[in-house]
Amino acid sequence: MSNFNPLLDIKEEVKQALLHHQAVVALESTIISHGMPYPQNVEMAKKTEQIIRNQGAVPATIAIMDGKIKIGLTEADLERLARAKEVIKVSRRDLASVIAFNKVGATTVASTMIAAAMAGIKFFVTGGIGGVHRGYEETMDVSADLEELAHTDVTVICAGAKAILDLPRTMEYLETKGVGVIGYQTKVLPAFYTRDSHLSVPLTAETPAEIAKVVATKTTLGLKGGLLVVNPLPKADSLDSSYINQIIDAAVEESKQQGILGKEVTPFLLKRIVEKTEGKSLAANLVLVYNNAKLGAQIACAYFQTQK
Ligand code: PSU
Ligand code: MN
Repeated sequence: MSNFNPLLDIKEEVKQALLHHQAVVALESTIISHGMPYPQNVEMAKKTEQIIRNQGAVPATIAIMDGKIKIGLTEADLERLARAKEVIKVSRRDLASVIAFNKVGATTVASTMIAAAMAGIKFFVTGGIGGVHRGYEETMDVSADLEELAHTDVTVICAGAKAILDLPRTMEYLETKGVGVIGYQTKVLPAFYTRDSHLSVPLTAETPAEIAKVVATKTTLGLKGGLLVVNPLPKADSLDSSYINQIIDAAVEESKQQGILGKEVTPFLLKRIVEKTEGKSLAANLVLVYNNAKLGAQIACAYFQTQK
């Protein structure tokens, strides 16, 4: 693909890698602007990119700046995103208006998938995806991430989803929408801070090459839509599940009492959990992102190896 969409601003290094069919891994930016406090967020962003490079792939962090979708950010861009207060959380709904109004926007899983697919990037690493929220029967709060996974042809590597969500219903939704979920060396869905949600995954893979083979087969079949790879964080870094679940329950309760709605819900909960655990959740969050970055880059490299 050499005719890129005119609204994409692709960093030269990323463009060259794409044109030469080398492994590129997309990264989202809402995790930087709305998912973690400063300065840990910018340190995380830089270290994640370095881990991807160490595996032989090219990182491409995605954000909205200067009226374009930037694919691949400079260190100055990362700082701007990490510090600025006026960064807008951009999901599919917000993409056109934030570009048109020349605002600074951070992309969620949904909008990062859209941008990655537009650029021809097949792999995308993040921490956790959005999903069906608890109490969705009343609020109808279902993340646009799930709908994007249903339609957009990108493989997303994550640590499952946080228990701020209704995990059984999130899995049902993915099944209904035909999204493949592959557990990396696990038979159960990891729940972000913990390795085990007691929900089984439909398929387990033992190596990055096996996952790359599924991606290649899906492509040959012409099946559109995303694929979700769920990677548990290392045992040594996982939090005690009763401890973290109590904190999550309390944060969800607070969000209800304070009447938090819409796109504010997830950032509110993430922030409260970091505060309530006095940073323990942040430490686990950092480790799991790095763990996902390594795996995502390995899958991308294995994929392009077989394409040669
Ligand atoms: N879950 C996390 N950390 C995050 C997010 C989710 O553990 O940073 C961010 C991601 O960008 C995700 C978004 O795409 O929140 C989902 O927001 P919502 O629930 O409003 O769709
Ligand atoms: Mn929502």
